[in-house]
Amino acid sequence: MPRTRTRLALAGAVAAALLLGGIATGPAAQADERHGEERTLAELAQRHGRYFGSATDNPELVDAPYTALLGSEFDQITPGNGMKWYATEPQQGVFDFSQGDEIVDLARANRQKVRGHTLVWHSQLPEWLTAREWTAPELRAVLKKHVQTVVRHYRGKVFAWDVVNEAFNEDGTYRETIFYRTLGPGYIADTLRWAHQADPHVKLYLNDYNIEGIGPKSDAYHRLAKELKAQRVPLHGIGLQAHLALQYGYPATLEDNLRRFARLGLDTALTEVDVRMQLPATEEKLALQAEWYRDLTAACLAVRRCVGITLWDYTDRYSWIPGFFPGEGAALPWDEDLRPKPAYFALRGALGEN
Ligand code: 9MR
Repeated sequence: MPRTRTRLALAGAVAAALLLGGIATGPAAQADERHGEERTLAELAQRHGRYFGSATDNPELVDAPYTALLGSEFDQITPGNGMKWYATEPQQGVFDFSQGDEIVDLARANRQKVRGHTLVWHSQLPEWLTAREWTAPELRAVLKKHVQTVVRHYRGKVFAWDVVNEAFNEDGTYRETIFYRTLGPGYIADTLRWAHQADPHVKLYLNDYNIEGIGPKSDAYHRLAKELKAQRVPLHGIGLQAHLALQYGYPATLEDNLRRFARLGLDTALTEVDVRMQLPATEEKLALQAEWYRDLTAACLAVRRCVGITLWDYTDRYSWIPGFFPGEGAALPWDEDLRPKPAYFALRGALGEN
């Protein structure tokens, strides 16, 4: 396999560099080095009882070198788009699981687990849903049917669901989505209950961005989660997307934040990690990015209930960033040519490679 060759070549190069640098490397040290290089991020994470995953998207799956790394380096995948409402229920009552199933089949072939993403979100909704007004009873029925049909279909095939995605504004008020406007804040508890009925074993998460650090938006989740737990609503975790940007600073309270959710009896996960920068990428920016990848990994490992980390795809070749933030990019640990960047080695270090 090309990857194995790369790894061995890499290990050889490291050993050669050490020798050239005059550092003593006996056969044992070299074997250790090689052994370390051969461990995948997933294997390193497993030693801490965590998974290490990547998002992927259906159109990317024809790219063989890409899928080879996706299948070998990670033990968890998330469909970037294939399980969203527009894809799974393109016409009212007509369900299409082809894209999600393709991801699930790939995961099974590679013995990876799958995070379901996402049941209720204000974005990427089908036209039939957004193009008309609904009464509360109508929308409730539509929502319940969607959630239960999708969750039932993937029962036993996904270990967790991002049930409600991006429900709050930056100031911690509820986002005025079609669901909130029509049904009020209770749509979140209802959706969690419906999902739980459809699959009593799957872990149910609320998921959002800009909630890595402690602040008004993560406070809103903390408050809501506490209420939901008090009402015995089936909520199991909070997903912190972690779409970070060098120009906005590192969320230094990440670990404390993970801990306060753990104290509510909830799991946490870093669900959509990337660290973007203003282009061009320089050595300095890539070094800082590597530090952030290291630090966020260390934060997750420090909190027992932080169950795993998912990159929002693993290579700059398929990152969503340049399309959404013109002039920004280079956000992932592998570059556009699938070459590992400093961030990749920082991840290995944080996962305790040696
Ligand atoms: O990665 C997804 C990209 O392909 C889509 O075009 C985009 C549409 O908004 O959604 C991206 O994924 C988002 C995820 O579903 C929720 N959190 C933010 C992600 C980046 O936009």
